[in-house]
Amino acid sequence: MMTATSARPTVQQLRWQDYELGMFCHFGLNTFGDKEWGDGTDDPARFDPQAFDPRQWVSAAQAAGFRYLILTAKHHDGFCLWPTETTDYSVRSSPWRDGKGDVVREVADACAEAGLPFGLYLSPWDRHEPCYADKEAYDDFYCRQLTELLTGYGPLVELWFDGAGSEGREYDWRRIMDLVEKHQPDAMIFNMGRPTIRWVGNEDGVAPYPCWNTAESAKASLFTKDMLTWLPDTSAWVPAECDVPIRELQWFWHPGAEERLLPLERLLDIYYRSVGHGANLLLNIAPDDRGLLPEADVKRAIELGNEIRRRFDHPLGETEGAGNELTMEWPSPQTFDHAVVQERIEEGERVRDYRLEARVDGRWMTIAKGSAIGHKKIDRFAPVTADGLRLTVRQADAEPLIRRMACYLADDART
Ligand code: FUL
Repeated sequence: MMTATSARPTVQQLRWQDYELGMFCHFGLNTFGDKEWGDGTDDPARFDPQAFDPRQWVSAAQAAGFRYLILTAKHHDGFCLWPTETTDYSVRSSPWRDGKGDVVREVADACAEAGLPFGLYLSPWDRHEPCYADKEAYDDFYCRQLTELLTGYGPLVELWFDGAGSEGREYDWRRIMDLVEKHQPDAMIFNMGRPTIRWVGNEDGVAPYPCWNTAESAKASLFTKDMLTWLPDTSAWVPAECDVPIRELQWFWHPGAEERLLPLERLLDIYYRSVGHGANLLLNIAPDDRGLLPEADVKRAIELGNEIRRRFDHPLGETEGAGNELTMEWPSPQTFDHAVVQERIEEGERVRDYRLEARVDGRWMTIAKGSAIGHKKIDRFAPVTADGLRLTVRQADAEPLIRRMACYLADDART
């Protein structure tokens, strides 16, 4: 196994880490039953999203700045959003499009049309399927479902394997991984088997700091303290993804629950503590029973995107370079309150300890300190008026390679 020091991302991981923001869409029978976890007995006849329009989802996602979209093809209740051959517990048994519809197809097509990378969630835990009780039979069943998805709807950017409900259950991860690698070799694999990305360990959308790109294990679910055992040939480079619903604790849409929408300030805090700590943020916006993303949720997501752009689209200066010291200077003092630093992670994550200083009236003052930089570190500090900004790396595994150092005046007071 690669050590933390020698670990490098694949080109697919690099691309994925640059996406930074993804949109999760939980949609299914639960949407029609005011439920988070259907028990697998809900009647498929309830699934009837009359105004279903995945182009609306995609255009909202892009307007808000999300760079990939992940759909729950099957949640724990076992209801399949595509016309699978494996069970009749699917859209085939619903009145929607007279049982001839395929949600996964239409969302995949809408994403492809707009150039938005598309991924799928397929719950291992299945509360409907009778063969779930028989480990081997269910492994076969699950592999057949996964094969349909991997071969029918690609290219897929990510496969989301959820540990919830599967605490203590062993699936044939080797076989499952082989399928993904065979049919969708470029897809990220979330948290299970031989993952290429890991769960951050909570559903608050926040990463701890430091959140290194290397790890040897991750938590399996919210409902156990157990750490996962990954296959022995798992790469050491497994960046974290932070998932959180835009409505407090609700992954699926529920009627009359708009008051649960997270305020913009909370979403920004989540952004700083996920993307700002070098992880990806996967924000869930659930389509409603019309098959549309609710207007209020879309509005909030776009507010978030706009605020991110307002804060980070106009650097006062930016530079790059190699070595333990990187300095940026201005002929006249600038006022700034944010700095963004990124490593050239294709060469690994090298920085272990750094300091940012600003030159105020000829004297260098420390404005931020940290350990990990990795893909991205955002530092916020009280506004400082300085004619220089300096990054000093105090400890590194090898020569620091800085892809970008930029600073901004992003404080609300500016507008
Ligand atoms: C959890 C599930 O139990 C939730 O329903 C949701 O799908 C979330 C993303 O993962 O583990």
